[in-house]
Amino acid sequence: MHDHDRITPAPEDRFTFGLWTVGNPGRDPFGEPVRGAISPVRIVERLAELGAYGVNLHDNDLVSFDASAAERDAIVAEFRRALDDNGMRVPMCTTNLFSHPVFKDGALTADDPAVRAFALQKVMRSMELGAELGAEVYVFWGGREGAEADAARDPRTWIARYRESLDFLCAHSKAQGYGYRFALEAKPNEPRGDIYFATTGHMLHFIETLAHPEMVGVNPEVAHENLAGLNFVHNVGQALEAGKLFHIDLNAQKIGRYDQDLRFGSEDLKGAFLLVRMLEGSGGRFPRWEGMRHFDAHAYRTEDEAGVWDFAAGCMRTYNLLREKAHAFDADPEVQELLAEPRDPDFEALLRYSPEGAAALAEREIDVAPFARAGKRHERLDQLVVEHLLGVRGS
Ligand code: GLT
Ligand code: MN
Ligand code: MN
Repeated sequence: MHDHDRITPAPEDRFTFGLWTVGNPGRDPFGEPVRGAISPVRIVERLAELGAYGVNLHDNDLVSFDASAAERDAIVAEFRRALDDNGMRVPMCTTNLFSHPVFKDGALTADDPAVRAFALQKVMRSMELGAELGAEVYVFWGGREGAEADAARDPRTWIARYRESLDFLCAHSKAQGYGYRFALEAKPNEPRGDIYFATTGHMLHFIETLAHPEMVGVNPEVAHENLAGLNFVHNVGQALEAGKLFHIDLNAQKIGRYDQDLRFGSEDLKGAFLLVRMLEGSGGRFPRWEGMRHFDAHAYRTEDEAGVWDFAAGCMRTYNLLREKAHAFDADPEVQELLAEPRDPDFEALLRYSPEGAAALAEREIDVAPFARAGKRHERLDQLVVEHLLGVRGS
Protein backbone atom coordinates (compact mmCIF):
# COMPACT_ATOMS: atom_id res chain seq x y z
CA MET A 1 0.00 0.00 0.00
CA HIS A 2 1.30 3.52 -0.78
CA ASP A 3 1.85 6.02 2.02
CA HIS A 4 -0.80 8.18 0.46
CA ASP A 5 -3.43 5.49 0.97
CA ARG A 6 -2.56 4.99 4.61
CA ILE A 7 -2.77 8.70 5.41
CA THR A 8 -5.77 9.85 3.37
CA PRO A 9 -8.83 9.50 5.64
CA ALA A 10 -11.27 6.73 4.74
CA PRO A 11 -14.46 5.40 6.39
CA GLU A 12 -12.61 2.35 7.76
CA ASP A 13 -10.57 4.75 9.92
CA ARG A 14 -13.86 5.42 11.79
CA PHE A 15 -13.54 9.19 12.04
CA THR A 16 -16.55 11.13 13.30
CA PHE A 17 -17.24 14.80 14.04
CA GLY A 18 -20.04 16.45 16.00
CA LEU A 19 -22.42 18.65 14.01
CA TRP A 20 -21.52 21.26 16.65
CA THR A 21 -17.78 21.01 15.87
CA VAL A 22 -17.47 21.78 12.17
CA GLY A 23 -20.71 23.76 12.62
CA ASN A 24 -19.11 26.03 15.24
CA PRO A 25 -19.57 29.61 13.94
CA GLY A 26 -16.66 31.05 15.94
CA ARG A 27 -18.67 32.75 18.70
CA ASP A 28 -16.78 33.27 21.98
CA PRO A 29 -17.59 35.07 25.25
CA PHE A 30 -16.14 38.28 23.81
CA GLY A 31 -17.18 38.14 20.18
CA GLU A 32 -19.95 37.46 17.70
CA PRO A 33 -19.91 34.58 15.20
CA VAL A 34 -17.37 35.07 12.41
CA ARG A 35 -18.83 32.59 9.92
CA GLY A 36 -22.31 31.56 8.85
CA ALA A 37 -24.07 28.41 9.97
CA ILE A 38 -23.31 25.35 7.83
CA SER A 39 -26.43 23.22 7.43
CA PRO A 40 -26.37 19.65 8.79
CA VAL A 41 -26.96 18.34 5.24
CA ARG A 42 -23.93 20.22 3.91
CA ILE A 43 -21.84 19.01 6.85
CA VAL A 44 -22.76 15.42 6.01
CA GLU A 45 -21.85 15.92 2.33
CA ARG A 46 -18.51 17.63 2.96
CA LEU A 47 -17.39 15.24 5.72
CA ALA A 48 -18.24 12.27 3.50
CA GLU A 49 -16.10 13.77 0.73
CA LEU A 50 -13.23 14.18 3.20
CA GLY A 51 -13.40 10.50 4.21
CA ALA A 52 -15.23 10.58 7.56
CA TYR A 53 -17.36 7.66 8.76
CA GLY A 54 -20.13 9.65 10.40
CA VAL A 55 -21.48 12.59 12.34
CA ASN A 56 -22.70 12.86 15.91
CA LEU A 57 -25.16 15.33 17.33
CA HIS A 58 -27.03 16.92 20.20
CA ASP A 59 -30.81 17.01 19.77
CA ASN A 60 -30.71 20.78 19.19
CA ASP A 61 -27.84 20.68 16.68
CA LEU A 62 -30.42 19.22 14.32
CA VAL A 63 -33.86 20.15 15.66
CA SER A 64 -34.19 23.56 17.31
CA PHE A 65 -35.40 23.76 20.92
CA ASP A 66 -38.87 25.06 19.96
CA ALA A 67 -39.53 23.10 16.73
CA SER A 68 -43.03 21.60 16.35
CA ALA A 69 -43.45 17.83 15.97
CA ALA A 70 -44.12 18.26 12.24
CA GLU A 71 -41.01 20.43 11.77
CA ARG A 72 -38.94 17.87 13.67
CA ASP A 73 -40.10 15.03 11.45
CA ALA A 74 -39.36 16.97 8.25
CA ILE A 75 -35.86 17.93 9.44
CA VAL A 76 -35.05 14.37 10.49
CA ALA A 77 -36.32 12.94 7.19
CA GLU A 78 -34.14 15.35 5.17
CA PHE A 79 -31.12 14.59 7.34
CA ARG A 80 -31.74 10.82 7.05
CA ARG A 81 -31.74 11.17 3.25
CA ALA A 82 -28.44 13.05 3.33
CA LEU A 83 -26.89 10.31 5.50
CA ASP A 84 -28.12 7.57 3.18
CA ASP A 85 -27.07 9.42 0.00
CA ASN A 86 -23.57 9.92 1.37
CA GLY A 87 -23.07 6.59 3.16
CA MET A 88 -22.68 8.34 6.51
CA ARG A 89 -23.71 7.07 9.96
CA VAL A 90 -24.66 8.61 13.32
CA PRO A 91 -22.84 6.41 15.87
CA MET A 92 -23.35 8.73 18.86
CA CYS A 93 -26.06 11.06 20.06
CA THR A 94 -26.34 13.37 23.09
CA THR A 95 -28.60 15.98 24.67
CA ASN A 96 -28.13 19.71 24.95
CA LEU A 97 -28.72 20.21 28.68
CA PHE A 98 -26.67 23.40 28.87
CA SER A 99 -27.78 26.15 26.43
CA HIS A 100 -31.30 27.00 27.61
CA PRO A 101 -31.57 29.34 30.64
CA VAL A 102 -33.75 26.78 32.45
CA PHE A 103 -30.54 24.76 32.99
CA LYS A 104 -28.54 27.68 34.44
CA ASP A 105 -28.12 25.88 37.78
CA GLY A 106 -28.07 22.30 36.53
CA ALA A 107 -30.29 19.90 34.63
CA LEU A 108 -30.30 16.37 36.07
CA THR A 109 -28.91 17.76 39.36
CA ALA A 110 -31.09 20.91 39.54
CA ASP A 111 -32.85 21.65 42.83
CA ASP A 112 -36.32 21.98 41.33
CA PRO A 113 -37.93 18.60 40.65
CA ALA A 114 -39.72 20.18 37.67
CA VAL A 115 -36.37 21.14 36.08
CA ARG A 116 -35.02 17.64 36.68
CA ALA A 117 -38.19 16.17 35.15
CA PHE A 118 -37.85 18.47 32.12
CA ALA A 119 -34.21 17.43 31.70
CA LEU A 120 -35.14 13.74 31.87
CA GLN A 121 -37.91 14.28 29.33
CA LYS A 122 -35.49 16.10 27.00
CA VAL A 123 -33.00 13.22 27.25
CA MET A 124 -35.77 10.67 26.57
CA ARG A 125 -36.84 12.52 23.41
CA SER A 126 -33.26 12.89 22.29
CA MET A 127 -32.59 9.19 22.93
CA GLU A 128 -35.54 8.41 20.69
CA LEU A 129 -34.09 10.67 17.98
CA GLY A 130 -30.68 8.99 18.30
CA ALA A 131 -32.23 5.53 18.10
CA GLU A 132 -34.09 6.58 14.94
CA LEU A 133 -30.74 7.62 13.42
CA GLY A 134 -29.01 4.37 14.47
CA ALA A 135 -26.87 5.69 17.34
CA GLU A 136 -25.39 3.07 19.65
CA VAL A 137 -23.54 5.29 22.11
CA TYR A 138 -25.26 7.98 24.16
CA VAL A 139 -23.03 10.67 25.70
CA PHE A 140 -23.72 12.60 28.90
CA TRP A 141 -21.73 15.80 29.36
CA GLY A 142 -23.01 17.64 32.41
CA GLY A 143 -21.97 21.10 31.30
CA ARG A 144 -24.26 22.90 33.75
CA GLU A 145 -24.17 20.24 36.45
CA GLY A 146 -21.99 22.29 38.77
CA ALA A 147 -21.82 25.38 40.92
CA GLU A 148 -20.23 28.69 41.69
CA ALA A 149 -21.70 28.94 45.22
CA ASP A 150 -20.94 25.63 46.87
CA ALA A 151 -23.03 26.58 49.92
CA ALA A 152 -26.05 25.96 47.67
CA ARG A 153 -25.89 22.16 47.87
CA ASP A 154 -23.95 19.36 49.46
CA PRO A 155 -22.00 17.05 47.10
CA ARG A 156 -23.97 14.07 48.41
CA THR A 157 -27.14 15.72 47.12
CA TRP A 158 -25.99 16.15 43.51
CA ILE A 159 -24.34 12.74 43.43
CA ALA A 160 -27.63 11.10 44.50
CA ARG A 161 -29.61 13.11 41.92
CA TYR A 162 -27.26 12.22 39.09
CA ARG A 163 -27.40 8.55 40.09
CA GLU A 164 -31.19 8.56 40.21
CA SER A 165 -31.32 10.16 36.73
CA LEU A 166 -28.89 7.71 35.15
CA ASP A 167 -30.64 4.74 36.76
CA PHE A 168 -33.92 6.06 35.31
CA LEU A 169 -32.43 6.51 31.83
CA CYS A 170 -30.67 3.13 31.80
CA ALA A 171 -33.96 1.47 32.72
CA HIS A 172 -35.74 3.49 30.02
CA SER A 173 -33.19 2.55 27.35
CA LYS A 174 -33.61 -1.12 28.25
CA ALA A 175 -37.41 -0.90 28.30
CA GLN A 176 -37.43 0.77 24.85
CA GLY A 177 -34.91 -1.73 23.46
CA TYR A 178 -32.58 1.06 22.27
CA GLY A 179 -29.47 -0.95 23.13
CA TYR A 180 -27.52 2.18 24.08
CA ARG A 181 -24.22 2.22 25.88
CA PHE A 182 -23.96 5.42 27.94
CA ALA A 183 -20.65 7.32 27.99
CA LEU A 184 -20.07 9.89 30.76
CA GLU A 185 -17.85 12.86 29.88
CA ALA A 186 -16.02 14.69 32.65
CA LYS A 187 -14.78 18.28 32.74
CA PRO A 188 -13.50 20.14 35.82
CA ASN A 189 -14.82 23.62 35.00
CA GLU A 190 -16.22 25.86 32.23
CA PRO A 191 -18.94 26.91 31.79
CA ARG A 192 -19.53 26.49 35.57
CA GLY A 193 -16.96 27.61 38.13
CA ASP A 194 -16.80 23.94 39.10
CA ILE A 195 -18.41 21.06 37.26
CA TYR A 196 -19.41 17.97 39.24
CA PHE A 197 -17.45 14.74 38.65
CA ALA A 198 -14.35 16.63 37.56
CA THR A 199 -12.37 13.87 35.86
CA THR A 200 -12.70 10.53 34.10
CA GLY A 201 -11.44 8.87 37.29
CA HIS A 202 -14.36 10.34 39.25
CA MET A 203 -16.74 8.99 36.61
CA LEU A 204 -15.20 5.52 36.70
CA HIS A 205 -15.91 5.22 40.39
CA PHE A 206 -19.41 6.71 40.18
CA ILE A 207 -20.37 4.22 37.42
CA GLU A 208 -19.78 1.31 39.80
CA THR A 209 -22.47 2.73 42.12
CA LEU A 210 -25.21 2.68 39.43
CA ALA A 211 -28.03 0.17 39.06
CA HIS A 212 -26.75 -0.91 35.61
CA PRO A 213 -22.98 -0.33 35.67
CA GLU A 214 -22.44 -2.66 32.70
CA MET A 215 -24.33 -0.19 30.44
CA VAL A 216 -22.24 2.81 31.42
CA GLY A 217 -18.69 3.81 30.50
CA VAL A 218 -16.74 7.02 29.86
CA ASN A 219 -16.06 9.55 27.11
CA PRO A 220 -12.75 11.20 28.04
CA GLU A 221 -11.77 14.41 26.24
CA VAL A 222 -8.15 15.45 25.71
CA ALA A 223 -8.79 19.10 26.58
CA HIS A 224 -10.82 18.32 29.70
CA GLU A 225 -8.30 16.07 31.44
CA ASN A 226 -5.66 18.60 30.44
CA LEU A 227 -7.64 21.42 32.12
CA ALA A 228 -7.36 19.37 35.32
CA GLY A 229 -3.59 19.06 34.77
CA LEU A 230 -3.81 15.29 34.29
CA ASN A 231 -2.09 12.79 32.00
CA PHE A 232 -4.61 11.91 29.28
CA VAL A 233 -2.90 8.68 28.19
CA HIS A 234 -2.94 7.39 31.77
CA ASN A 235 -6.63 8.21 32.20
CA VAL A 236 -7.68 6.70 28.88
CA GLY A 237 -5.51 3.68 29.67
CA GLN A 238 -7.32 3.16 32.96
CA ALA A 239 -10.68 3.35 31.18
CA LEU A 240 -9.46 0.85 28.55
CA GLU A 241 -8.17 -1.53 31.21
CA ALA A 242 -11.56 -1.38 32.94
CA GLY A 243 -13.39 -2.08 29.65
CA LYS A 244 -15.06 1.32 30.06
CA LEU A 245 -13.78 3.33 27.09
CA PHE A 246 -17.09 3.63 25.22
CA HIS A 247 -16.23 6.82 23.30
CA ILE A 248 -13.44 9.41 23.05
CA ASP A 249 -13.31 13.16 22.34
CA LEU A 250 -10.10 13.95 20.44
CA ASN A 251 -8.78 17.50 20.29
CA ALA A 252 -5.81 19.52 21.56
CA GLN A 253 -5.23 21.96 24.37
CA LYS A 254 -2.51 24.24 25.69
CA ILE A 255 -1.99 23.66 29.38
CA GLY A 256 -3.35 26.36 31.69
CA ARG A 257 -5.79 27.90 29.21
CA TYR A 258 -9.57 27.92 28.74
CA ASP A 259 -11.14 24.89 27.02
CA GLN A 260 -9.69 25.43 23.54
CA ASP A 261 -10.97 22.40 21.57
CA LEU A 262 -8.13 22.75 19.07
CA ARG A 263 -7.45 20.65 15.96
CA PHE A 264 -6.22 17.18 16.99
CA GLY A 265 -2.44 17.07 17.30
CA SER A 266 -1.99 20.83 17.00
CA GLU A 267 -0.57 20.99 20.55
CA ASP A 268 1.35 18.34 22.54
CA LEU A 269 2.23 16.26 19.51
CA LYS A 270 4.06 13.72 21.67
CA GLY A 271 0.99 13.25 23.88
CA ALA A 272 -1.14 12.79 20.76
CA PHE A 273 1.36 10.27 19.40
CA LEU A 274 1.29 8.22 22.62
CA LEU A 275 -2.51 8.31 22.66
CA VAL A 276 -2.84 7.13 19.04
CA ARG A 277 -0.20 4.47 19.68
CA MET A 278 -2.27 3.12 22.58
CA LEU A 279 -5.65 3.31 20.80
CA GLU A 280 -4.23 1.56 17.73
CA GLY A 281 -2.71 -1.25 19.79
CA SER A 282 0.63 -0.50 18.17
CA GLY A 283 3.31 -3.03 19.01
CA GLY A 284 0.74 -5.77 19.57
CA ARG A 285 0.93 -5.97 23.37
CA PHE A 286 -2.70 -4.88 23.66
CA PRO A 287 -5.52 -4.98 21.11
CA ARG A 288 -6.62 -2.06 18.95
CA TRP A 289 -9.55 -0.14 20.43
CA GLU A 290 -12.56 -0.60 18.18
CA GLY A 291 -14.55 2.58 19.00
CA MET A 292 -15.11 5.71 16.96
CA ARG A 293 -12.28 8.22 16.57
CA HIS A 294 -14.45 11.25 17.33
CA PHE A 295 -13.19 14.83 17.07
CA ASP A 296 -14.70 17.30 19.53
CA ALA A 297 -12.89 20.37 18.31
CA HIS A 298 -13.46 23.38 16.10
CA ALA A 299 -11.63 25.62 13.66
CA TYR A 300 -9.85 28.78 14.85
CA ARG A 301 -12.00 31.91 14.97
CA THR A 302 -9.76 33.32 12.21
CA GLU A 303 -11.27 30.90 9.66
CA ASP A 304 -14.06 31.04 7.09
CA GLU A 305 -15.81 27.88 5.86
CA ALA A 306 -12.82 26.81 3.76
CA GLY A 307 -10.74 26.91 6.96
CA VAL A 308 -13.31 24.68 8.68
CA TRP A 309 -12.70 21.93 6.09
CA ASP A 310 -8.91 22.45 6.39
CA PHE A 311 -9.41 21.92 10.13
CA ALA A 312 -11.49 18.74 9.67
CA ALA A 313 -9.08 17.22 7.14
CA GLY A 314 -6.18 18.16 9.42
CA CYS A 315 -7.64 16.30 12.44
CA MET A 316 -8.01 13.10 10.41
CA ARG A 317 -4.69 13.33 8.54
CA THR A 318 -2.76 13.96 11.74
CA TYR A 319 -4.40 10.95 13.39
CA ASN A 320 -3.42 8.72 10.47
CA LEU A 321 0.10 10.16 10.31
CA LEU A 322 0.55 9.45 14.02
CA ARG A 323 -0.81 5.93 13.56
CA GLU A 324 1.83 5.25 10.90
CA LYS A 325 4.52 6.82 13.09
CA ALA A 326 3.42 4.60 16.00
CA HIS A 327 3.66 1.44 13.91
CA ALA A 328 7.12 2.47 12.65
CA PHE A 329 8.24 3.28 16.20
CA ASP A 330 7.15 -0.09 17.56
CA ALA A 331 8.75 -1.89 14.61
CA ASP A 332 12.09 -0.15 15.22
CA PRO A 333 14.54 -2.83 16.51
CA GLU A 334 16.22 -0.39 18.87
CA VAL A 335 12.85 0.53 20.42
CA GLN A 336 11.98 -3.15 20.77
CA GLU A 337 15.26 -3.80 22.50
CA LEU A 338 14.75 -0.91 24.91
CA LEU A 339 11.22 -2.09 25.69
CA ALA A 340 12.08 -5.76 26.19
CA GLU A 341 10.60 -6.80 29.54
CA PRO A 342 13.14 -8.31 31.93
CA ARG A 343 12.26 -11.92 32.75
CA ASP A 344 13.18 -13.76 35.93
CA PRO A 345 11.03 -16.88 36.45
CA ASP A 346 12.35 -17.36 39.97
CA PHE A 347 11.15 -13.93 41.14
CA GLU A 348 8.01 -14.05 38.97
CA ALA A 349 6.94 -17.18 40.91
CA LEU A 350 7.46 -15.31 44.17
CA LEU A 351 5.07 -12.54 43.00
CA ARG A 352 2.04 -14.89 42.91
CA TYR A 353 0.50 -15.18 46.35
CA SER A 354 0.27 -18.40 48.31
CA PRO A 355 0.80 -18.71 52.09
CA GLU A 356 3.98 -20.76 51.45
CA GLY A 357 5.17 -18.35 48.77
CA ALA A 358 4.66 -15.37 51.10
CA ALA A 359 6.62 -17.18 53.81
CA ALA A 360 9.41 -17.92 51.30
CA LEU A 361 9.49 -14.29 50.10
CA ALA A 362 9.62 -13.02 53.68
CA GLU A 363 12.87 -14.99 54.18
CA ARG A 364 14.45 -14.36 50.77
CA GLU A 365 17.58 -12.22 50.49
CA ILE A 366 17.40 -9.93 47.47
CA ASP A 367 20.46 -8.14 46.15
CA VAL A 368 19.08 -4.76 45.09
CA ALA A 369 22.42 -3.12 44.30
CA PRO A 370 22.53 -3.96 40.55
CA PHE A 371 19.00 -2.61 40.09
CA ALA A 372 19.75 0.52 42.04
CA ARG A 373 22.82 1.10 39.84
CA ALA A 374 21.41 0.39 36.41
CA GLY A 375 20.10 3.25 34.25
CA LYS A 376 16.78 2.77 32.47
CA ARG A 377 17.81 4.36 29.14
CA HIS A 378 14.62 6.41 29.05
CA GLU A 379 16.55 9.38 27.65
CA ARG A 380 17.35 7.28 24.59
CA LEU A 381 13.81 5.90 24.35
CA ASP A 382 12.20 9.33 24.53
CA GLN A 383 14.69 10.72 21.99
CA LEU A 384 13.65 7.92 19.64
CA VAL A 385 10.03 9.11 19.98
CA VAL A 386 11.19 12.59 18.95
CA GLU A 387 13.29 11.28 16.04
CA HIS A 388 10.41 9.21 14.70
CA LEU A 389 8.07 12.19 15.01
CA LEU A 390 10.54 14.47 13.24
CA GLY A 391 10.97 11.97 10.42
CA VAL A 392 14.67 11.17 10.72
CA ARG A 393 13.86 7.57 11.71
CA GLY A 394 11.27 5.14 10.46
CA SER A 395 9.46 5.41 7.15
C1 GLT B 1 -19.80 20.81 24.18
C2 GLT B 1 -18.70 20.38 25.11
C3 GLT B 1 -18.14 19.07 24.72
C4 GLT B 1 -19.11 17.94 24.82
C5 GLT B 1 -20.23 18.06 23.91
C6 GLT B 1 -21.24 16.98 24.21
S1 GLT B 1 -20.91 19.60 23.79
O1 GLT B 1 -19.25 21.27 22.99
O2 GLT B 1 -17.69 21.38 25.15
O3 GLT B 1 -16.97 18.76 25.40
O4 GLT B 1 -18.43 16.78 24.42
O5 GLT B 1 -22.31 17.43 24.95
MN1 MN C 1 -16.30 16.83 24.56
MN1 MN D 1 -13.90 20.65 25.25
